[in-house]
Amino acid sequence: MIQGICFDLDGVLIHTDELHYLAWKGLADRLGVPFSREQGDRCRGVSRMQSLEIVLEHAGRAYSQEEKERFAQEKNEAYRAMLEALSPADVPEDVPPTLEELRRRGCRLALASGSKNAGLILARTGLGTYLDAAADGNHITRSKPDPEIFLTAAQMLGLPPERCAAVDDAVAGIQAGRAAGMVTVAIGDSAAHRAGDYDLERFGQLLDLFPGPGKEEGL
Ligand code: B16
Repeated sequence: MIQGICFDLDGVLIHTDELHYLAWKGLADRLGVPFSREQGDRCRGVSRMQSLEIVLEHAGRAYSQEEKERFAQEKNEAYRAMLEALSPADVPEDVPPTLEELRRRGCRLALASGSKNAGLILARTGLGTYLDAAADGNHITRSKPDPEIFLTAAQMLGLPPERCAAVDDAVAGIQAGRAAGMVTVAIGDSAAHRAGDYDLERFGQLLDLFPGPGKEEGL
């Protein structure tokens, strides 16, 4: 029986994935490098420096490590400036009631985000109040598709990974959850790729998967 749910952040609990895209696009435009939505989608779930490699794919020239670190910092400053403007109103309306109901049904909830900015996002949006634990990019050394972030989140919940579900919008995130030994639930982009054990159209459908004690387990 599933007792814990580990949620990705960007693209699942809040649509900061669009802000990542806009911040990378701003950098690409300044450098005169073409950057498409398809490339932006491939940045989902992967680390900041791996994302930068995707952004620079069509640069037509090589950059030094020092330049790349400056570019990553520039993007992160632009991204954080956008995050400062976030408020609880930016959280999709079905997310808080779904999280509250899952907890009421006895599930323990954790964040499993590769972002080093997750703490700022949780604080600005109030999402932290719906979670029992938060694992983010500051707690790990290997990014998705490595299972480390999901294993860390399960450990924080005090649950074995096989008692947890991983919810992620990135194919790399679903691969990470599966490698951790969790049941995987895809939503958004990863659901479009039919990547999960369960592929959801809406966040609220999690309530169909986890009906609660005494009822037949959806998973
Ligand atoms: P940062 P998630 C991931 O967050 C993002 O999907 C990915 O696009 C980003 O590169 C990565 O975090 C690192 O984020 O630059 O803010 O530290 O999807 O795992 O919540």
